Amino acid sequence: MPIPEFTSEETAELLQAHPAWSLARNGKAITRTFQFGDFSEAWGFMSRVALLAEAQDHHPEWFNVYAKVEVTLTTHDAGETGGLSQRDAKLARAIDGIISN
Ligand code: H2B
Repeated sequence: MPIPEFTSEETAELLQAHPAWSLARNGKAITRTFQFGDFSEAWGFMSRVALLAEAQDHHPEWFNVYAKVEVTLTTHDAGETGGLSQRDAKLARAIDGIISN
């Protein structure tokens, strides 16, 4: 089911609300890198994000090496070929909530 892709104004608001995230893939995604103390902490974070993602039916693309986790959010079902949507904003907010709590 197609999901409305963010306008450039909505994308700007998303970045303002989540300053630790950067635009990626020509504006079609946002990304944030998390550095933890060790693999156990990184995996704990990924486990929490996985539960959030499953509950939201919206899943991150990510890359983990030891204590580093790179998270990319994009909506495959947005626009013609994927892009940013409200789903990414919601998951970014939830992930930021894990980190600041
Ligand atoms: N995750 C992401 N990142 N983008 C999607 O478009 C998406 C998803 N679609 N998770 C969901 C699952 C969809 O395939 C199911 C059927 O709702």
